[in-house]
Amino acid sequence: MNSLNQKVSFHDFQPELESLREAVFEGLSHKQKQIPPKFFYNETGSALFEKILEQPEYYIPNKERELLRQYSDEFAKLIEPDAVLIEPGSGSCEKVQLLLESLLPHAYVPMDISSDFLMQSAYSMSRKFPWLNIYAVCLDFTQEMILPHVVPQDRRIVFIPGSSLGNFDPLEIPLFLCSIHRLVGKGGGLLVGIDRKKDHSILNAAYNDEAGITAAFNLNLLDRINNEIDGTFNPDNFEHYAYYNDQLGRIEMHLVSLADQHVSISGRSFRFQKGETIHTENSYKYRPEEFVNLAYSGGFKHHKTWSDNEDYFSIYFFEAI
Ligand code: AVJ
Repeated sequence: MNSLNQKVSFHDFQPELESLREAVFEGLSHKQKQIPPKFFYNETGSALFEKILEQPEYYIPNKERELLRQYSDEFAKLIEPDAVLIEPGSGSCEKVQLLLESLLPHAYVPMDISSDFLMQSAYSMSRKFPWLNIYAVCLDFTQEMILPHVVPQDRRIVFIPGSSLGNFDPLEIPLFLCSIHRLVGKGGGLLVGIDRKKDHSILNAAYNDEAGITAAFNLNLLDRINNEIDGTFNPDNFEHYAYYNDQLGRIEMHLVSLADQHVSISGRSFRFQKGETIHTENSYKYRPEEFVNLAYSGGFKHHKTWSDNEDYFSIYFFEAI
């Protein structure tokens, strides 16, 4: 709990440092080495991600902002005032600001894995929206989501903008939506922004920006391992690689080893062959009917879809059944 004003409080369920070590040891023991994308988001990683959002090739923020502005009154009719608005992976809380004046929720619950970033964002939100009750929760939303008992008992709406759900394997989506279902209860709502399948050159460019910010974001993972769990990665010996895998309907991000090399992490040695990769992220793209079907398997009934005029991006509203 903190003291800036009575309307903002912090609740820390942050995962222990150990989980980075465990995930890295586990992930690097696979034939195709891998590290889950949630580990991108330390303080530097979160700041780099904010810069990705400003890159001209990364169309998602502009498309989504356009939709949120254009349809906020429609969302408000479906959501009604005095809801508890919950945002898993809230980051800078930028998108939700476009909705608050129309939705007029009773409380806002930003959830993020990066505690420093979460605190900064929650303070900044309480300055901008002094009337809003804010319960900031530091947690890993890929694990079970917990709400502090002090959160009011109004209708719960989960807001997941920015295609964050694109990181999940489609097979895991129904399971994740079930955990959202438990969080909001029957009659609760889900407002979610999801990126769409489209021309490959547009997708590839979005994850290979000219300024190299996405590359820096990907490579920061190696720095993080060096700093936090005593790794000996030389980031110059790895290269960012991102491409659209059409068969699987996803962007894949990898770190490619540029040489045969050994790296030690917390005293354990790992071998990398030249050209071998660490798979660091998937970003799935969906046709509206594909996503609506997945949501239904997770216990959510579709209400409406809104899309931009180029059909790059869609926002969906679902109700928990
Ligand atoms: C946060 C998962 C939506 O996949 O577009 C952006 C993350 N990675 N550029 C996405 C990301 C590289 C982003 N999501």
